Order: sequence, then structure tokens, then C-alpha cells
Amino acid sequence: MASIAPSPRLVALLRGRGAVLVLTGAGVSRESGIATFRDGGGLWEGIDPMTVATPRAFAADPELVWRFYDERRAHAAAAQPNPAHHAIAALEATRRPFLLATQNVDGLHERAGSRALVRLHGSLWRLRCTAEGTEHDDPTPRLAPLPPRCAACGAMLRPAVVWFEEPLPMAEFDRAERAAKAASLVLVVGTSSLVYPAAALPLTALAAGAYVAEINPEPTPLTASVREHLPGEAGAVLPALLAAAGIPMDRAA
Ligand code: BV8
Repeated sequence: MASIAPSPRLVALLRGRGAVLVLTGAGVSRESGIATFRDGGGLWEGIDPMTVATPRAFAADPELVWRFYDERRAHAAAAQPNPAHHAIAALEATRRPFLLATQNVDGLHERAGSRALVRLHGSLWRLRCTAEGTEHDDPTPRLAPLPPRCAACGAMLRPAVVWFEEPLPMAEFDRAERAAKAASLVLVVGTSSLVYPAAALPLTALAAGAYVAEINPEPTPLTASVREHLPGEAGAVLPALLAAAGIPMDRAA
């Protein structure tokens, strides 16, 4: 168990009854073997995001974009949720109101049992018709042929993720923003806090008086503003936090 020392205030808030918001990023899935974006060995180290994660990139070379996302689907399908995902689902089971706002598109939170969640950047497991805009779930790890086509109209399908320069799904972001304004406790886990507007949510919560704690082995641009920074890996820190607050890990949402 990580030798983290959560403050008595954080333990009291975890034990308390106030509203909780958890914001997650790619760091939560790293211990499941899924690369993050901006760390050493991260996805953006080998690939320029502007060539695979923008509408213009998709228009210019849909095959390239699809190979990038199909690879990530295969990795995510082969991965398992880790103790960080399970701890967040266990916390959800003990708290109301509770919301998980994730930037992750890998589906591991859902597989760990999280239910009260919003996907700020969409999902690898949803496909959208580029002509009709209709979306559907598709769990197949490997799609063939690429690019996949709409069964209804034959138009190309795209991953239902939020690319750079694309607005976030309004309803999901509004729900996260409302939760940030109403939260007494916010846990920011495994995100570099560089991508907006998701990175603004902890600042909104701080401005509304929430106690914001950051869990990340590295400092981020948010670290100087939070009430507490826990410098460890989410898969170790979150179970330790729940243990300190007497919250059982095995209760799923
Ligand atoms: C938009 C696609 C309106 C899906 C992604 C304000 C200021 C500056 C720029 C902007 C701004 N507002 C808008 C922008 C532009 C842009 C932006 O923020 N750019 C940044 C890079 C400067 N934002 C947008 O374009 C957004 N849309 O604003 O629309 C608009 C409309 C028209 C024109 C302009 C604007 C859309 C944002 C979403 C983009 N899509 N990806 C996908 O393929 O997954 S973003 C990409 O980064 C991922 O989705 C990811 O979710 C997101 C954030 O990354 P993180 O999850 O934080 O991952 P990262 O690797 O960075 O960090 C991992 C962290 O984990 C590290 O800190 C590491 O230390 C830590 N860690 C590692 N191991 C562990 C760990 N932590 C705990 N435990 C461990 N074991």
C-alpha cells in the first residue's frame, strides 16, 4: 500500500455526506497497460495529434485515423480495469450525489462498474455516421474493413470521440460543470490538466469552495491551486484513501 498520508480533512470529506466529483484522465488507465498521451512513451510522443485527432486529419486521411483508433480499441479490449477504476466505482457506491467525469474513451471505468459517469471526450466503443450523425455502440475489438461504413446509408463511420477543435458533448459537460459547482470534494486523478475545457472543471470547483485533491505522480499546472496533492499512482493511492476512510473496495456501484 502506497505510503500516502491523506490529511484528516480529506479522510473526513471521504467519510462525509457532501457531493463528490471525480475527474479522470489517461493516467488512471496506465496501470492497465494503456499508454497515456503526454508521458514518456505516451501516444503523442510518436504521433502528432493534429494528424490523427482533428476533423481535418480525418478528412485528409481517414484510413490513417482509423488505424490509430482501431489499434487503441484492440488495446483497450485486451486491458482490464485496475484498482483505481475499482476504487472509483466503490466510492460511487457509498456516496450520493456522486459523479465521475472522465476524459478517457477506453471504457474501463464502465467495465469496473461505474454508472454515474459522463464521458467528456466520447468513447472508442461508439461509432458515428458521417452523413446522418447517428451513433451506435460497436464492441468488436478489431473492425474490418477500415474505414467502417454505415449499414443504413453506406457513408463512412467515424469514432464517436471528441477531437481537438471539436466542442464537447454539451449535456455531458454541463452535468460535469454543475457537479463541480455543487461538490464539497473533488478528486482529480491521472490527468495532466492541459486540455480544455475539461481542465477548467477543478478551477470552477475551487472557485465554488470545493476541497480539491489531485492524485498524480507528477506535478501539473493545477498542482499549485489544489488543497492537497497526493504524489502517487492512482492504483495504489485510491485504494489506500478508501481504506483510510473505511470504505470497502468490493462494493460496486
Ligand atoms: C474545444 C481525442 C471548442 C480523443 C482529445 C483553452 C486554452 C488552451 C487551449 C484550448 C482552450 N480551449 C480550447 C483549446 C483547444 C484544445 C486544447 O485544450 N488544447 C490543449 C492541448 C492546449 N481543446 C479542444 O480542442 C477541445 N475542444 O475547445 O472546442 C473549439 C471549437 C472550435 C475551435 C476551437 C475550440 C477538445 C478537447 C478534446 C480533444 N480530444 N483526444 C482521444 O483520442 O482520446 S484530448 C486528449 O487529451 C485525450 O482525450 C485526453 O483525455 C486529454 C487529456 O489528456 P490526459 O488524459 O490528461 O492524459 P495526459 O497523457 O496528458 O496526462 C496523463 C497524466 O497522468 C500525467 O499528468 C501523468 O503524470 C499522470 N499519470 C501517469 N501515470 C499515472 C498518472 N496518474 C495517476 N496514476 C498513474 N499511474
